Amino acid sequence: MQLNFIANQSIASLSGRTLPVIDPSDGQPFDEIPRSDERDIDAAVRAARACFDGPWGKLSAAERGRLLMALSRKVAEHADELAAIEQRDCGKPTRQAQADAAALARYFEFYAGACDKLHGDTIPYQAGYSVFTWREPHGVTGHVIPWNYPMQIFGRSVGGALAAGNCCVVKPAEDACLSLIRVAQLAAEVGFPPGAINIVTGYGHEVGDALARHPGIDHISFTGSPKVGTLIQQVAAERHCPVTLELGGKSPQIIFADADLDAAVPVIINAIVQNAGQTCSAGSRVLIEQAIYDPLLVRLGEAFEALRVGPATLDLDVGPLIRQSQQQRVWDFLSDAQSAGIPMVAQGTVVDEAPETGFYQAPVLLADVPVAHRIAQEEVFGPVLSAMPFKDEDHAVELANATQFGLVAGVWTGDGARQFRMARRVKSGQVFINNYGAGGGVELPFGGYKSSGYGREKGFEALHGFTVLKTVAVRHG
Ligand code: TXE
Repeated sequence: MQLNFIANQSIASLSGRTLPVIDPSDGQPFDEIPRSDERDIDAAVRAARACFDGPWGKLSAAERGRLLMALSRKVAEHADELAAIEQRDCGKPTRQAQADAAALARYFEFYAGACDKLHGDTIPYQAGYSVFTWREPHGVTGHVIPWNYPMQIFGRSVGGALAAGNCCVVKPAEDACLSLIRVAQLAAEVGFPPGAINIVTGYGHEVGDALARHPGIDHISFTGSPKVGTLIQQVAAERHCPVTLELGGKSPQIIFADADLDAAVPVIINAIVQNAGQTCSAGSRVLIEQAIYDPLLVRLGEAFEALRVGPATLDLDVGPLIRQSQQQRVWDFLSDAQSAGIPMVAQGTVVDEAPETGFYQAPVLLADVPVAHRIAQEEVFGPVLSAMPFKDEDHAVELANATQFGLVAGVWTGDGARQFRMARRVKSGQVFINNYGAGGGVELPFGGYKSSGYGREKGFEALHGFTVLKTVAVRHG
């Protein structure tokens, strides 16, 4: 039985109600989390405020950095434990769960080093004045975390907020709380004062909504669906609370005929099957120059046929989806594609060891997908890759930009001038040339154009979002 973590204490929800924790690999419950409500959120916000006004606010930037570095080391020491927790809770293959734990340690390491490098400017002004800026923390920040990468998204969001001097109230997704409760406990063990990091679990429409509405929350970071992002933005707008939103994507990988296909093919595959396609930056569309469309589809098809799907601990290419409703969502998209006559070129195999009660989906490669079809427009959040041909560079740009999203794009070409042109013309928050994702890129600012959201997380840039800029003008004598 899991508990909330408020002011460094493990406590049940005030109502005493709980929710089951389901293992996606077999669909069976194995633990319980508190089903909290607005009273638990209120307790957490009060604890965070007391910490911000008290011990946390008194720390120097360097002291905050030392605590974050100690937490990074602690997470690294407990990486196997955290990965095992995440694996069971989220159905992640072993390598993915371990990569997530390593990324969490790296986020804390990066933000530990950033604490005492965040400073304002001096501004030349009229004679007789000294003008400068301070970057001050918001105060208490709220973090609504999704279930696809709990540890990584906690690292980038909470790590940045703490580095900037805030105290945090975190609402993990109801499907994926366990690793974050453990990380908060580890933070207390290395000396984070009570209230610096608080975890309150429960349903989004109950505790997530209460968090977004709470007047004591000074900034909200949300990663999740566009629908809930809109709700949070509306709620926050009522009291002019700043938000950072990361709402997913429909990211293209654009393959020109002069691309190094030996390098591109494994990256294209990984970008859509990693974490069973439940990745905000999944490369879910592959746009292929007409001259190589057919042969590249054959190569991709062969690679898809070789993919194996099964229980998380078997550490195959793909694990289960998070829950039955996500599986149903993927089936609905595929059934719509089939009704529209979209050809399925290839699919992977669900292994015999996979229990029927688990939430499995074989990776699917679709060809000739019309740009207007919903499977080319909406986030499937499953291992489904939509291929479409393009005639020339202009057409590639048109297709790449033809969705409501703009999170990430990959461009594969040997032509240096075209690399720069494409990077300019594609509307997405990150553009990768002859790679995709730059291996995780904790240091690289991340966020969207259009409905992919706004504000930036990751990298040093995130610290600007977690602070308020104050200008001070001093007139001498
Ligand atoms: O998301 P939700 P769901 C996308 C992806 C997926 C779809 C639906 O396409 O298929 O969203 O997933 C909390 N007030 N992404 O339904 O509901 C919820 O408890 C405040 C993309 O799981 O948006 C969880 O903590 N919070 C994505 C978080 O919001 C609320 C990651 C995300 O859940 C709330 C996840 C409310 N009213 C899904 N309702 C990405 N960008 O990586 C829910 N929540």
